Amino acid sequence: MAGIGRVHSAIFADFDNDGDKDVFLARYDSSSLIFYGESQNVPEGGVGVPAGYLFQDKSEDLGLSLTEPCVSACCLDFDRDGFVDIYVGVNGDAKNEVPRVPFFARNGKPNRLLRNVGGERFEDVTESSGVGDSGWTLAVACGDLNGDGWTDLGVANDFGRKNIYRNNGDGTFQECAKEAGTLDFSGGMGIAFADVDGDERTDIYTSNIYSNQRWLGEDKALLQYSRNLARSKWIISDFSEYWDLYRITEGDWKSLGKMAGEGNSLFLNRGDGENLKFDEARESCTNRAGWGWGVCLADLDNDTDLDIYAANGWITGKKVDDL
Ligand SMILES: [Ca+2]
Ligand SMILES: [Ca+2]
Ligand SMILES: [Ca+2]
Ligand SMILES: [Ca+2]
Repeated sequence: MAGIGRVHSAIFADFDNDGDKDVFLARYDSSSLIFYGESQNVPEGGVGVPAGYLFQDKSEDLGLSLTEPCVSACCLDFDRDGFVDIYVGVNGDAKNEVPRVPFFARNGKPNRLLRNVGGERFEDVTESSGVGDSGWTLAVACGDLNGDGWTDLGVANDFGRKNIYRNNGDGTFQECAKEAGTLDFSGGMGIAFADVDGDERTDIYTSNIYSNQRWLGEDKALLQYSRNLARSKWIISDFSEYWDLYRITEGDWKSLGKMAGEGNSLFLNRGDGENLKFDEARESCTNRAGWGWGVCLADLDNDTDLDIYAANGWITGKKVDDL
């Protein structure tokens, strides 16, 4: 597998259920790939460590056609047929476009859901499943958020909002971030699912920008932005996005501006089954992680409690208490 460049995300899983790990490689400026692995010279009786491992490029055989800028992926069996499927986070055409509508850009390329058909091919079920999120996606996550046995999905979109897709169990998903209490706008770059407080309900941690630039959400800045927008051609071409944004936020632009600088969010699962319900744990002091990039949850000191690793890219000024 030497010489494969520009890989943004690599996920190992057994796609053909033969007991050998395979790998999916999400790539940004060239086609994404799937390699099937095969143990070589397995010791007699199949016991012990294989003497070698061979990977074969099966992308074409499996019907994989992913030429969009893929940046992340997660593996899940969304239809519970026993074969691992792939959800791919796709960014946008950054060489020719910029993300339009701050905090709500939807002119990226749609994410893709690939259904594994018996380990022999991948069927694109993006459209029928309803998870073709067209934000400028940077991270995706999966887990069963409502404990019904069907794996749900989460998406972090840069210059946009984060979306939560509940698995309906019939091949379709329903976006429900607002109803679930996880509505979050701005520079989403990371999202992770795990049971942080040990109550056997899956929680969500997302990254965002922590900034003391409070002026972003104040009346004066919003008024100036509205004036500039009204004078631009974008008010017409992006009208449907602005209308949706107005509808979702119920016109509360100030809260939206504030949300955009509040930093990372820990959402604790308070659901009781079917419906998703989360409370943001502001008291957990997990929001001030700078200009948030990728996040993950893991037990770093082996005390059985999950810890947070939150990467960041920029730092803000000294004044840290104005949001
Ligand atoms: Ca395999
Ligand atoms: Ca499946
Ligand atoms: Ca579920
Ligand atoms: Ca929990």
